Amino acid sequence: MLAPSLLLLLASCQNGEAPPPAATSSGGGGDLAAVMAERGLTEDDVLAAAKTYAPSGKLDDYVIFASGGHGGNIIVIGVPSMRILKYISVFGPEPWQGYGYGGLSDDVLYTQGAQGGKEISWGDVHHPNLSETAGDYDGNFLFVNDKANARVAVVDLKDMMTKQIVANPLVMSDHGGAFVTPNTDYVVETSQYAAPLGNEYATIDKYQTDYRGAAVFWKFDKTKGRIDEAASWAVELPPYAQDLADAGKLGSDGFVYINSWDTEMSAGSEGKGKPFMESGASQNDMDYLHIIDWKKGEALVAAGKTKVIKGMRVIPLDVAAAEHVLTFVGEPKSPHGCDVTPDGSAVVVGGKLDTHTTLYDTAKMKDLIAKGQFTGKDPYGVDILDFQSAIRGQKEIGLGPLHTVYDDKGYAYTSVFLDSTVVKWNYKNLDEPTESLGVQYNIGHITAAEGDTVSPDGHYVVAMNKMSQDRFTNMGPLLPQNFQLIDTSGPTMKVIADMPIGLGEPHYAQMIKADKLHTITAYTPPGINPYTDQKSEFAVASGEERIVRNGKKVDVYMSVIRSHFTPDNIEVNQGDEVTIHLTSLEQALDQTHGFAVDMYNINVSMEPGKYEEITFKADRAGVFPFYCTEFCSALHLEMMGYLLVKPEGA
Ligand code: CUK
Ligand code: CUA
Repeated sequence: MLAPSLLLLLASCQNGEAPPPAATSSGGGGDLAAVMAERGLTEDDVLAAAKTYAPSGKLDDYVIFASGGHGGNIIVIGVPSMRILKYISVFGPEPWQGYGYGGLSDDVLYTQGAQGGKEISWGDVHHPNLSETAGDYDGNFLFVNDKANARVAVVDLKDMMTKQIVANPLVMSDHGGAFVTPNTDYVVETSQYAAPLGNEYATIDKYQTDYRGAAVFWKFDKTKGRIDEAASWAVELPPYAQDLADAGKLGSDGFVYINSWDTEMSAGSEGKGKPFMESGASQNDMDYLHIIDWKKGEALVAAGKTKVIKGMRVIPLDVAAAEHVLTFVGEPKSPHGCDVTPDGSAVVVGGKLDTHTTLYDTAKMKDLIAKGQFTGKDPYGVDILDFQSAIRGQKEIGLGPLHTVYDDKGYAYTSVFLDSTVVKWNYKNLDEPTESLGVQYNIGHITAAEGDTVSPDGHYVVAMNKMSQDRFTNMGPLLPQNFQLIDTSGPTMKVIADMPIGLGEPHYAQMIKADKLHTITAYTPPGINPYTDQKSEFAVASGEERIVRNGKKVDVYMSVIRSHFTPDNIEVNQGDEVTIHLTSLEQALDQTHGFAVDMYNINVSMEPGKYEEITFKADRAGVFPFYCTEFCSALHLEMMGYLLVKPEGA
């Protein structure tokens, strides 16, 4: 039975009036107790509902930017309601946003995003990271990596559009990325599977001599909001399968930490009696946490101590080792996760085949490197720190600790894959007992409110579970993942909402306070090219619309406003090259139009004030309606026109 106080609270919340004395009718389908009985809800269920339910029009306190995995997108989710607010297309075409269907976004997706000249239309997004100022999310940009094709994308949060993709010229896959340094001077992308740098060829028996990893420091130009490829550089790494990475902060600012899991340099079997990667890479008791002194690296680059590979300046491995831009310290079995604490004093590393997390002390490591106290070298001449001297301690967590996030009270929350738990522990007092909460099931990453900043907010943690088995109505053999919202504000952790993720396999996510976002509602003045943030020279005002023919080149200057395109008839000859310059003259909130040309695979979204540009060859003759794809007004269906392509020789 529900506590009377809770009933009263719920009743008063629902109608905004003073609670009635006894009976608690909430109107509609009966009273609360009856609904609870009918649906089999417990008091805990109702309390969880009250903590997460968003009445129509009520906004969320936090926003999550979750990776979409090999869906290639970003999923934006409100907290605590766990409502999907938006998808942001990044590495794959998506028609609703008009992304990759003939407009300006084609340049980002297919030209900038090409790898070695090959057009790619998907990506594997793992780690979204928000831009930071002084170690705090500033709400300006979001960076994501593409594990499959070694790319990094820049999303502008003012309009939540992907504005740039940079293709890594050195490595063939990435993983540790796209992490930022505390002032977003650099977006860091580190390799995963080793290969010869710069897309060279070498047989697999040359794995140790010719295969390499790399940590790329993409220079971010905060004024332009773009990565400056020419000002970026890299550090060459041994072929150790680098994994996750994180940037130091406060006292450890200037360092980047990367874990690795194949110091055995097991390069697979190929039927030659060698073990498969999964066991070959698990022989050693210790792999190496990579400690990169990027400020020293930056100075070496400025001093020209680099080689150039495919146009990128690279600090060679021997130089990085000799100058201690790169130093190692051992890390226990099959490491995963690499998460710097909010105070910057430690790095927490999990282990897929371990039961502990290891807490590395960033000040001790810095000190040992400065004093030159090493216990040995790896085969590439990289100095190794003594494990026991470098750590603050280890914490027994459970089977397969992966990732760790933090709250405002000195607690760490570690995802434990094999146990399917979230374990809360005090990283400042390792003697304090842990608290464990079961999640459904097999949690991968975990995220916390403002969790990667120097000042986390606490209250919310989200478990990003790989499996959902019995949680949702069966959707066939491909199941959604399951996000579970956990309330950490009380004496014990509680799961208060489940959310199926039906598009993509999220890895990491970050959660920002909603009021830190500075989103726009329209491009002002009309005619702004979202990729330059400037008014396009080809934008038109009302009355300036026209069609200009120049031999086989046709330029259409078109305006878009409720409920017509001007001009609405475009006559061209088969074989003409046509460019349609579209200007939305709208400024009103939510007055989005679309522009789609039937049979031509052309489809763009025209948000208020936006400029778009579509160039295509009119190679198919015929009569092709074009129309507005958004139901924008009562006369939306009438918002159409014709592209008439006169057949050759007609
Ligand atoms: S990885 Cu996916 S669960 Cu790519 Cu960050 Cu650990
Ligand atoms: Cu414009 Cu429909």
